[in-house]
Amino acid sequence: MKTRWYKDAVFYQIYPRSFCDSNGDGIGDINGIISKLDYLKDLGITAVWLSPCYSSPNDDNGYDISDYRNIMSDFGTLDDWKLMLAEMHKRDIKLVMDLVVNHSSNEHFWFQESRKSKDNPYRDYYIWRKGTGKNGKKPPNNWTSRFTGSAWEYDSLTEEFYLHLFSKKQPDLNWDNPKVRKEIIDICNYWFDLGVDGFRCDVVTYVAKANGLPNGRYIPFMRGDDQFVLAENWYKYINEIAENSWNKYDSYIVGEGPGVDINNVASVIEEGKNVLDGVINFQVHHSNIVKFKAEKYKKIQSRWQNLPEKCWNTLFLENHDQPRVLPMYAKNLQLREVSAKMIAASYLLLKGTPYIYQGQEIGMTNCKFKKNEFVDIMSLNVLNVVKKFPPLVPFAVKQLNRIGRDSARTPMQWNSADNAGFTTGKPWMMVNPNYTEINVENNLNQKHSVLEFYKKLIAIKKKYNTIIKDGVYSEQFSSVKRVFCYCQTLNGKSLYVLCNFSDKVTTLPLPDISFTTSKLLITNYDMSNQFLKNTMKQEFSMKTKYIRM
Ligand code: TEU
Ligand code: CA
Repeated sequence: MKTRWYKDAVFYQIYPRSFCDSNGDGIGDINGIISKLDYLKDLGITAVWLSPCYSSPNDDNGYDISDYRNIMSDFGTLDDWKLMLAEMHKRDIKLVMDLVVNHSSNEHFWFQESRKSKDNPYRDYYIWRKGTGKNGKKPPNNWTSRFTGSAWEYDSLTEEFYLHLFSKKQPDLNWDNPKVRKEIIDICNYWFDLGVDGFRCDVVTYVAKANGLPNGRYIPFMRGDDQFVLAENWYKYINEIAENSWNKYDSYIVGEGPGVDINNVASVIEEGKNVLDGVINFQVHHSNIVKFKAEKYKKIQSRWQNLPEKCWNTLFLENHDQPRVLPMYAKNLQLREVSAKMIAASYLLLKGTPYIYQGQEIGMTNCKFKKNEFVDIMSLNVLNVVKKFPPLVPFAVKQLNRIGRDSARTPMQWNSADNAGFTTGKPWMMVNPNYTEINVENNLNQKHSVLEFYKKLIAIKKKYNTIIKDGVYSEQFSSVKRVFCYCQTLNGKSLYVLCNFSDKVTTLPLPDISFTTSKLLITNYDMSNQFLKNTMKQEFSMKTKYIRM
């Protein structure tokens, strides 16, 4: 039975490799996480989404799993993991694990067997096809890997291609095979029996492929994208997993959902349909990545506030695959803090389950990588392609700095000691040099820090969650381009959030906010500032100066 606890949860995403290293080998680990649980509790979060921590050869930092029932040795042991879970539960923090079953590692036993021969019992655990063209050396269809190049890899051992929508060390599992689905059910139940509270399902919308694996339509840079997103059998397969595992526990199942939009979201998450409980959609993110526009941002946020009935939203701005959002607005470091706070308020009190990505709560920013400093597989693949055209390399480096996945993965900045206090050894990837200024310790020592703002905001979210969850959402001043003002109303009580994304003071009439009957719950400016205090009281209108740089 599902209690749907996630509707009151505030999530924190941990990318374990970069969170906290306990033994000085330069790699974050489970004991490191345990040492920071009091910090998380104090922040107010109630659940953790932990990026993969299973055995893996690390081609894609754990998103390539070689043993679904064990812990990566870099991170510790299964016993360490059990202790971590117990310590989380002791603090009323739920644990949602990453479930990466669109593909496994090519070093998984299943794949090792599968490639051996066409009649191996594990052959059909993966998607093997004959090549095309005169000598059968051309890929079976036009699908491309998300990490550049064809999605097919030729294996000379059996002279067939296997499908990999990500790296060639991440062969796609064949969900058409009932044995594969049974394995997945068993894996989920294994972790549920150990006490986990749910799963974040990696690229879950890709798991079923269109019958016959037809060529995809040509979409620039994304050839063949449409033939494996929510393909026909998806619903049947997901129902089967939900019925035999997910729904038997008080779980929260949230899918990473490329390809989900407001028109098809109900089919993916509607309560009672044996599907997912939530989906991480990328529409807000995609609207920001090229150029941030408040206008677009608020439109999308508002659209997702009015989901079809029995659908529950998820809210996020940052994760381990996207650059940090803050630098998209805050070019000027002086205004970094007020901006980080405003961005937090712009999404945390919306309807849905909010996620905070490690470091977001202290306003971490992106860092500038030189050509040889990138470590992510996607960045490396891109650089590998362009190195054949040397004049393009600087352009690629610039683009990877702008949209690549390395930026958000730099180690967590705990203090101003060497390597930001993340490790006493040599960090597995570069630490952002701004750690001497931006770090947890500095934040804890300042009354008006970004971290303190997050704490207050989370407390507000918890206290008023009934209004947020059950209230009527409305957007105010939608025609004022630079201002995002949203309001949740329930039983005559309203909660307003007013964010001014411009660098100008904006005066707005707020007729139903009276300072005698209303209370200012939080602001990103220091309200001991007499100027602000007076302005707000005098004019009975809210002059805000939340700044966009
Ligand atoms: O991500 C899926 C995915 O499509 C993104 O990685 C995409 O490539 C990126 O957002 C482009 O900006 C998931 C995981 O979150 C990611 O870390 C894994 O690499 C990927 O699946 C494969 O497991
Ligand atoms: Ca370590």
